Amino acid sequence: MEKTEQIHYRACHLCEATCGLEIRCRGAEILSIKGDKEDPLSRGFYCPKALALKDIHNDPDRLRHPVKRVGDKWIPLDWEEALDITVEEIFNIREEYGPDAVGVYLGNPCIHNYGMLTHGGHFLSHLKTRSRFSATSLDQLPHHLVGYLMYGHQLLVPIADIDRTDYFLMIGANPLASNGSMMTVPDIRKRIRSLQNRGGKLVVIDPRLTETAKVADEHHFITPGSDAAFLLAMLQTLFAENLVDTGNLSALLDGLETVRSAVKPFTPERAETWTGIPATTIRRLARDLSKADRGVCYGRMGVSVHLYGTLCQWAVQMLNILTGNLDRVGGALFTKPAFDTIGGPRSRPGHYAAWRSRVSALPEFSGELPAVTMAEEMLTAGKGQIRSLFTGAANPVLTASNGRLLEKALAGLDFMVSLDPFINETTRFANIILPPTSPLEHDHFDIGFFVMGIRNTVRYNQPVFAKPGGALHDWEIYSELGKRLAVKLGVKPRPEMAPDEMIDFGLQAGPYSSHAGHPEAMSLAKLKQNPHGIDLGPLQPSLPDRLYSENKRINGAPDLIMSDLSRVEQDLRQSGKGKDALLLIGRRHLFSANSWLHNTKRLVGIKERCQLFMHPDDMADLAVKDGQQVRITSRVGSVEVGVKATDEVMKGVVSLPHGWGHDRPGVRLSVAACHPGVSMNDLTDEKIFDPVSGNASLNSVPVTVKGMN
Ligand SMILES: Nc1nc2c(c(=O)[nH]1)N[C@H]1C(S)=C(S)[C@@H](COP(=O)(O)OP(=O)(O)OC[C@H]3O[C@@H](n4cnc5c(=O)[nH]c(N)nc54)[C@H](O)[C@@H]3O)O[C@H]1N2
Ligand SMILES: Nc1nc2c(c(=O)[nH]1)N[C@H]1C(S)=C(S)[C@@H](COP(=O)(O)OP(=O)(O)OC[C@H]3O[C@@H](n4cnc5c(=O)[nH]c(N)nc54)[C@H](O)[C@@H]3O)O[C@H]1N2
Ligand code: SF4
Ligand SMILES: [Mo]
Repeated sequence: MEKTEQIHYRACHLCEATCGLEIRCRGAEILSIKGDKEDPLSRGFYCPKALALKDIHNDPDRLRHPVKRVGDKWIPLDWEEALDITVEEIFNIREEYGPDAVGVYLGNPCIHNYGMLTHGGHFLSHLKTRSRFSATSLDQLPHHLVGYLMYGHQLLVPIADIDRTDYFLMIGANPLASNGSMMTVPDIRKRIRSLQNRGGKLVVIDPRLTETAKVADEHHFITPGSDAAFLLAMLQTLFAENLVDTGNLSALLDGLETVRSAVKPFTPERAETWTGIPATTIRRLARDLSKADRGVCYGRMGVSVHLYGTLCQWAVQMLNILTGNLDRVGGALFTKPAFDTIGGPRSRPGHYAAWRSRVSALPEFSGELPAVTMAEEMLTAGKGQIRSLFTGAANPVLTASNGRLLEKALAGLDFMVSLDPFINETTRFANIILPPTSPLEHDHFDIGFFVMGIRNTVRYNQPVFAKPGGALHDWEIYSELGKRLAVKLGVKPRPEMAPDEMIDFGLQAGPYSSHAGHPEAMSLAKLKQNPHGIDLGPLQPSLPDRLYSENKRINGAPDLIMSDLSRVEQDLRQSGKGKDALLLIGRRHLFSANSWLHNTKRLVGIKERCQLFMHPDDMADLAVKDGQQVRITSRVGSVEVGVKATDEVMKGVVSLPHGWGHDRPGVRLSVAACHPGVSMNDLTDEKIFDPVSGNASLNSVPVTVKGMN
């Protein structure tokens, strides 16, 4: 009998844009994937990566059952055995060496898989280890630390109101390739066009003329790593030219005078030497932002993931505050999500430096230590040395600083287990791999991304396919591990409740619930009846109510940040002197998602993407030619790759994408193996980081380049 066609509505979980998709299936076959025109946020937009959902689902390399490594062979295990061995090994190491000997590393896809968020604690909380790490400290940690210091909560990150602003100052972000980050903004190209059509302006500050810079009204090259000087000079100009107007925030803001005197020495003239942006331009940009009716400054990877990540994110907040644009329509606003992880009863505002890492004494944030310390914590003998590692949805060998050092560390572990569907550059070191169901086999809810939306919306999607017999979802694996470990430890396991029940609970206690007297009367049942999602309206001013600080005030001058200004002062004095090294920055491509979408033919294509971009003048200086193989060397390692001449990168800057380097032995990714590329993180340096947060500095790595014959 011919099977009938079915249409499923489903969010794409591959990036932060979380586009609504329409997936047509017949039986187990996916016939088509396209944008859901009725999705209130993405309005039919989707990008070519969405089609990869079909490839991931059907990928023959995707593990369907647990495996155990014996020498260089992988043998299948049944679930009972795999879970039992895992818990036994971890328990034994914990007993012998203490809780901190068990490390945990969680990767980016955890945030896109809500069961991993709701149920990770079922297992991980029993470990009681301080050796916890995640991709957060390769990424957005400075945003969380600044939210915590200034507004009292790590998730209080204001969102740029792109649909209503007149002036968008974007620093170190390339949303036309990344589709937006710390800002859930599907279809940003159209939104930028609308901004321009209503007479507004987009200004991009980036060392590369990116896809986004090309559609901007203004683009200014900036020396990588010098944004602190640029941002401080912008703040200095606002004070010096009497442009400060904090509007409604005046009554809530502490520390204004401290900031005024702290930024005084950081003049645009001094910033010019380091940044390469003329002082007159910096002053004009400060005036333009302050004079715009509705303006906003937004900074992302390019300012978070370098030596001054925290300071820069603070300065971005201050620019919005001093121009009266925080908590203003068309400026930067806080969201009000239906499942409220900030205002709810289980809110976790965060904590900082409650303990420090054993070897380098870097601060924890909210229970996690910086990823840059992970390898040394495995390699340095002594009490608390990590001897066993659990990884969940992570590939740090390709994505964390100094991947080669990490490989060495992983190879020396007593036991490693990975919750992951693939045998890749990291999981090949595991003793056991526990593969979850395919993403389309479980339901979906964007706990993390509704908090970052440029509009308040909510959506829940049921699974596209039924769970195959004998398979387990990520959350079920966590539950099973947790139950077993609780028995061994003689403690109570977490209560049984499926992720969707937890969501229902949160929705019915949230700000749009009947409990809160809201006409939406939000519940899971309601979301099930509205698979396209529900629009909850544009972002609204919400201060001081939304502040989580005890005194309900904004801390404009946190001590931790004020005391970091002396470091900028020192670097400013050094700038301009001895500029031998080239500075390496990253590059995202629309068809990639960090390290894990290179095993699909339609996304790796035929054109080589893993190339070094270099300015023709720098190439002439080094006598290298377009297309030639070059060796790039940093303090920690070197790689060989083809070079492409382009004046899209500024002089003195070279750019390489991350997430490549699939030709390591033992990797079982058959398509990626044909397009291996090299890993940028064989060059990034675990000793270069933002000392305030411990966040990695993956951009602006000093390197030398040499032509090969
Ligand atoms: N296609 C695709 N989309 C993705 C991802 C992906 O891998 N591929 N990854 C997802 C993830 S995990 C994230 S966190 C987001 C990131 O989202 P974005 O931050 O928008 O992405 P990037 O492309 O890293 O943008 C950083 C920009 O900063 C610039 N830059 C580098 N160094 C400096 C500097 O010192 N100063 C300044 N001002 N700029 C600098 C770079 O040239 C680059 O254009 O993207 C997400 N979306
Ligand atoms: N040089 C440089 N390095 C960077 C960056 C950069 O810009 N430049 N960006 C950094 C950023 S922003 C980030 S977020 C990190 C990302 O770093 P990671 O999180 O380590 O990298 P991913 O490639 O996203 O890793 C994905 C892993 O999750 C698995 N996976 C995918 N979906 C699921 C799932 O549903 N369940 C489970 N259990 N596993 C799943 C995949 O098989 C893969 O092993 O990389 C960082 N590294
Ligand atoms: S933009 Fe991101 S969420 Fe939207 S379809 Fe592409 S990968 Fe998926
Ligand atoms: Mo990220």
